[in-house]
Amino acid sequence: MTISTYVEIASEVKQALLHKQPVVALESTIISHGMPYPQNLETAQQVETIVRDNGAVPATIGILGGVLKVGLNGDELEYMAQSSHIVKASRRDLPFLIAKRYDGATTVATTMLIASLAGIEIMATGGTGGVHRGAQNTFDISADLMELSRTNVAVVCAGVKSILDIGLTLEYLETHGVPVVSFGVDDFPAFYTRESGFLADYRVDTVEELASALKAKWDLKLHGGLVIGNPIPAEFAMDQQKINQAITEALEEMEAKGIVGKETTPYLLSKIVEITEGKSLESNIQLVYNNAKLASQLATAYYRSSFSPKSTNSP
Ligand code: PSU
Ligand code: MN
Repeated sequence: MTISTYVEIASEVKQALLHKQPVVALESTIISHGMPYPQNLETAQQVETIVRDNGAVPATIGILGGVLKVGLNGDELEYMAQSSHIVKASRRDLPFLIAKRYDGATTVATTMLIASLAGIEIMATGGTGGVHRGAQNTFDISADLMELSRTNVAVVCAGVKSILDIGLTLEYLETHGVPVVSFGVDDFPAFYTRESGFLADYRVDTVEELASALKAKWDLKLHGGLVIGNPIPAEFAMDQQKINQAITEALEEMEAKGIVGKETTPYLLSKIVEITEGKSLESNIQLVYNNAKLASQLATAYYRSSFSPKSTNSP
């Protein structure tokens, strides 16, 4: 078996990897299940532009006809944004999407997985999944967290939404040895807001420091990813009380409707957009842009430090 039996890497991405140039992986569930059309398509396109403007090559990951694609072209992005036949694909879905030749959008978990098969170490997203509120009873814990414990990809996100239990999410990551750091702030950010009331393990203020932590982690074979919390820019942050009210309302409605499992995150996101009259969508888009920028700067610093003539990549 070679990876190319299952994974198809776009030629621009392949060239960049071959020449040790920085590449940033991007997820596709945010496109197909996380935002409405056409804002989802505009965001996906703009994110790629931002990655390029910051010196890296974008690789949006998705599954088309059972092929694990690393780098979607314009038509494929458009298809991801419009089609209603795209499965939200987490780790357990992959074998059957391949066998049945289905289309799938990758979550943080599967984006990490496929990125690492392709040799990409850094990805950007909006927010990762986490431990859901009430998980003591429902056991609803995102597969993103388990993936972070075993796959070597750093995930730049705007923290964890308070539709989740932020405290339990951080506990879970600690148990599994996943570092959680924040960029330029002390708090681990809460997606729509810069503060969550929970401190990150470390505050990091430069991408060089982040890059050297990544390198040390993987040089020492401390397998697994890292969570890099990048707070939403202040001008796009939401009022804490208003967003929490919207989240509470959305959670109540979800419970009344009996929505469970992997439908919960997409349902809550769209309900919150409705309640906030689109304001949460604007914040969501802006924080994704901000993450794409930081991930690209980090990738640039990481590749510079890992592949400069003075350093060796193996112990
Ligand atoms: N958070 C968002 N937007 C999203 C998601 C999370 O603000 O689109 C998506 C991501 O793809 C994430 C996934 O990996 O939801 C987590 O889903 P679940 O909780 O079902 O594991
Ligand atoms: Mn779940």
